[in-house]
Amino acid sequence: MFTIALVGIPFDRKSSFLQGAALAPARIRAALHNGAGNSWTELGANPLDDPRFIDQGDLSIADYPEIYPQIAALLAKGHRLISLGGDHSVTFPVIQAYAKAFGPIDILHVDAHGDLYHEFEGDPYSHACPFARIMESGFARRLVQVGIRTLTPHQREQAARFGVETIEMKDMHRAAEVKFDRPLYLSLDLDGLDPAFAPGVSHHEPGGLSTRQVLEIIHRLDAPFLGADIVEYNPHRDWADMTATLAAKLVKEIAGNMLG
Ligand SMILES: [Mn+2]
Repeated sequence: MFTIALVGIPFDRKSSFLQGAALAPARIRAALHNGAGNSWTELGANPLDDPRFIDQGDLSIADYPEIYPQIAALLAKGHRLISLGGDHSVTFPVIQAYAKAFGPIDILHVDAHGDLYHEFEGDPYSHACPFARIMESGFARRLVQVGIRTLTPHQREQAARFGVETIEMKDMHRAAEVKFDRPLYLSLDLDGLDPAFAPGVSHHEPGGLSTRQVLEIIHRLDAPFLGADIVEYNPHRDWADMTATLAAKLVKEIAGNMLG
């Protein structure tokens, strides 16, 4: 039996535009426990009252290289993780630890952005680069990106070079064709949703996914999650905790999937 551990990674110093995502874990936890809704998922699970679902609190990190060993230690204890970013740079060390524990994994990546830059503003570990590093390192068997709507010629080249399966937002009707044949990892950047649904992100990119579309993706998957992250929530940009509430709901639905 494994436990599903919620863990915060309060790190936003590899954000290129605005900081604030380091404040996200505490705000998402507060929304998860604020009493506004009940604790059941739409599919009838109750992760918040399940002894297999635990909260590990936040990592204590002074700098980026400290993320990987702490995540690896949690996986070595047998936990499967739902990580709360932080900016999207945290996904590279998390996936590095997953690949060490499980071998190359299948990844579903929901985002407005491909995050495939070879480097961004001189930093190869910028929040614009994690999936370039993951693919170069051989940590993913498959990378399927959904909701993408900002690809540059460079990023299209990178996607082709790495064999990324990209479902751009303009082609979302193809999302129903995506199948996974074994447990997968979900990396969910909240800016994959339209700013109307998720205003509390650093990079508003109109024309995105609805909350219901993201829930349908999660509910209709034919394989369970091995782990997940929810990144790029920026409380400075939120209104009335709407995006924190969205992230909290996604934590529940993802945990429900993982509990089976
Ligand atoms: Mn993004």
